[in-house]
Amino acid sequence: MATETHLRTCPLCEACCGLEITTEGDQVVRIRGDQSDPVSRGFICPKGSTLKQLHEDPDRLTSPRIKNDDGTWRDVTWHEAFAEIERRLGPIVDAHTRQALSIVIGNPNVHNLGGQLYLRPLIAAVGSTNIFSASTVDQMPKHVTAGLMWGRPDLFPLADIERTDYLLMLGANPRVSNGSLLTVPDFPGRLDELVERGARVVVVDPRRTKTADKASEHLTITPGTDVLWLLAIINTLFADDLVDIGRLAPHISGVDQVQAATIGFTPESIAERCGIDADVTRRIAHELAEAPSAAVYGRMGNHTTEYGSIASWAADVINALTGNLDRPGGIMFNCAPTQTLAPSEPGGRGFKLSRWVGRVSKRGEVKGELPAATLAQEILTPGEGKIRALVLVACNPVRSFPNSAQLDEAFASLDFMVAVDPYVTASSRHADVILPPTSALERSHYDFAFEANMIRVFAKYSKAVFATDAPREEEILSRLALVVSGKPSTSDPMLIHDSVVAQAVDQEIARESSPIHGRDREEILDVLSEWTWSEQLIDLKLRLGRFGDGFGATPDGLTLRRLIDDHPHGRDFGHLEQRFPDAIKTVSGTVELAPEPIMVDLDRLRSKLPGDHDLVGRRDLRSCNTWMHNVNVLIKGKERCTLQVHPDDAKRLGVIDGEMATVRSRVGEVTAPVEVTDDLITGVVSLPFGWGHGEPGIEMNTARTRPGVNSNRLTDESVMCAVSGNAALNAIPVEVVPV
Ligand SMILES: Nc1nc2c(c(=O)[nH]1)N[C@H]1C(S)=C(S)[C@@H](COP(=O)(O)OP(=O)(O)OC[C@H]3O[C@@H](n4cnc5c(=O)[nH]c(N)nc54)[C@H](O)[C@@H]3O)O[C@H]1N2
Ligand SMILES: Nc1nc2c(c(=O)[nH]1)N[C@H]1C(S)=C(S)[C@@H](COP(=O)(O)OP(=O)(O)OC[C@H]3O[C@@H](n4cnc5c(=O)[nH]c(N)nc54)[C@H](O)[C@@H]3O)O[C@H]1N2
Ligand code: SF4
Ligand SMILES: [Mo]
Repeated sequence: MATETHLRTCPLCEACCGLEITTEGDQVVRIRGDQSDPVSRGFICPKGSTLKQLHEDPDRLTSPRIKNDDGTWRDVTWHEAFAEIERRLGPIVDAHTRQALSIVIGNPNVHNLGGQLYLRPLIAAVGSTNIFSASTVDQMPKHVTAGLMWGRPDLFPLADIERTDYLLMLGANPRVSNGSLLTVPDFPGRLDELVERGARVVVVDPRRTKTADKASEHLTITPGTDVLWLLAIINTLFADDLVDIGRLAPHISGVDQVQAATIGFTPESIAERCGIDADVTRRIAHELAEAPSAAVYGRMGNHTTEYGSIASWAADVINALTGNLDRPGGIMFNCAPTQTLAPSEPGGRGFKLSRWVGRVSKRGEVKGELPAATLAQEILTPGEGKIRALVLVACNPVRSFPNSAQLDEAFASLDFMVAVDPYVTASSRHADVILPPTSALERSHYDFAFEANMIRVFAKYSKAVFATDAPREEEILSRLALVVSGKPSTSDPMLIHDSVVAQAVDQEIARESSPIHGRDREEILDVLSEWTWSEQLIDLKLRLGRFGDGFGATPDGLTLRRLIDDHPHGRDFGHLEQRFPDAIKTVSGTVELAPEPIMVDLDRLRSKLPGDHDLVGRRDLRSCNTWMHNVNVLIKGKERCTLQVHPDDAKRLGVIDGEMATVRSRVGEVTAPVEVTDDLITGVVSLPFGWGHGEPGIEMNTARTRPGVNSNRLTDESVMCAVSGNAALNAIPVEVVPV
């Protein structure tokens, strides 16, 4: 049998590791890190090599399914599956309008081409305001503050860790997670290099994580109080005359308002609540201001708290006040090869919140979505406009959203649900129809989102490793969009693709600074006809992107063909470049340091300070959110789903290492084995996220052997960030008792 080597990017997390996959016929014989990938340099984590096991997993669905009246499943053809959706959805829409439909989209959509390029038509087809996603159990605070501060909710501030002199990291554990909203291929290696060249890494986390352990300094903090601590740093920058905005000074507004708003938050006033001495806080403020370059980066522990948006904002206020915004070694902004770098002036339409509100929750929309934490109540509360049917795409809310028991009940009450998912999970078991996508090895790949969040400018395309007759996820989502919009289930999904491409081309033809401004649509489509589906869109975006051939305008510029032929390991275009002030798109054309929604929430903060007894989450290197525990090599060995407790607390609570304890919150309880460890501060316990595979109906038979418990039985759907609607998944008040 012929041995072949395939080069591709791992699609499992944000780190974009290059893989070298060796196959013999239809078998994968080896997966290792691609030593010649210019950015990941051979790095790989234990999950990357399990693409083989995922592909071969007998529990992975390879045929669509319909649920029988008695709750059992039958395998059906794709035609039957779409016909069933058509048959069931039509009457619901006729009787209750489109508002009765909801779409809920999950994390893996950002990791595959179908989700990245073909969800928009499906969301439009659903046609209601009941749109939910995993973004509001994750990074919504960062979108909101990026939107409010520089007018671009998707332009994330990236800590330039290859060049920085000082990295302050809060609530992130990239030596395990491999980074988030900051794509750093080989994050661990680059952190090592940072320390080796004499720069400092300070990690703020209530746990001694792997990242904290190897940092220059680890500061423990009371969960939920980062916001207070960051405000005290801002306070110190003003009080000690350390503010020096530098180059961007003429382009930043609201500095005086920030000073006024942070006046009460002295290091002394917050020391006890945060558990950080005033001297330390003051020293860190001075170090940040005095370092030649510095970057403040916060992630899950920082964002998924009640004041997540203020915390996200405060980090970037510090970056701005210390002159580190848009400075090499500080915070930089990417412009990926699939994006245009058109000449522009500062200023734009800005970012609006709350254009509509949830029917029951009355919570405002953010980026077109309602808060995930309100999904259950929008399904369960009777009345006009109640959600009765749901389209679930690559999401497992019954594990990943807060108060999952309530959501379980809500999903069970739906009139109809269709899930696009390769597994029968805690959530998709409630579906009436399941549409399974192909395995990662059977699809091509391009990382639009993560190249845009990378600390280098980089382009890489991955071909599918194995061919298949099964429909690509692009086709599944397109056909679903047609059926959901009321078209016959026999409609050709290509209709959706054609309209997506035509729209994208027309937009460029109309845009004055586009290299194809004023040209003929058919002529452009003719050039693209070498490709179909996603590849056509990738080629289009690369050609129109900053290094592209502009359809002939720059003859030796980038095209998909050239990227594939000349750069099979990917092409590295180097460090990020400065983009402000041109890229600032607020109405004022300045970086707005004191946006009103944040100023308003600061009043709420003053009247209700965070920082009580608390549960925090964690991630394990051998996991990927809720869905990779079905891979035996990843779950074997020591128990990973444990309740971590400090020895002093264990003594006080009467719980014993290796024995069971019950954790209770306002909304529920779980019982898990105790792991006594001084990796945590006292008063804090930690349960990992993503487990709980033992319930009836979940068809993940390997995961069932080590089911673990679901930490979202404890998280409280009523506590969320008031600005972004993001759920509070950390700093949950709980009580622990021995069993
Ligand atoms: N308590 C607590 N809750 C959390 C978190 C936490 O730290 N603590 N983390 C939050 C975060 S950061 C996130 S991102 C969310 C994640 O929440 P979700 O997006 O709900 O969960 P995932 O486990 O990432 O995957 C969802 C589903 O996608 C399916 N899937 C995998 N690959 C594909 C594919 O290629 N196509 C399709 N169609 N489906 C696929 C999987 O089988 C799985 O059922 O959870 C959040 N919830
Ligand atoms: N191995 C693995 N990698 C993953 C994932 C996975 O499930 N497994 N999931 C991926 C996804 S979707 C995401 S979003 C990223 C998340 O990536 P990260 O944000 O880097 O990962 P977490 O492990 O959630 O880190 C949160 C940290 O915050 C700490 N923490 C909790 N509360 C507080 C607090 O109030 N203040 C401070 N300062 N710290 C606090 C926790 O102890 C924990 O160490 O990881 C991605 N990568
Ligand atoms: S860190 Fe692991 S899961 Fe993430 S991209 Fe790399 S190999 Fe894949
Ligand atoms: Mo996430």
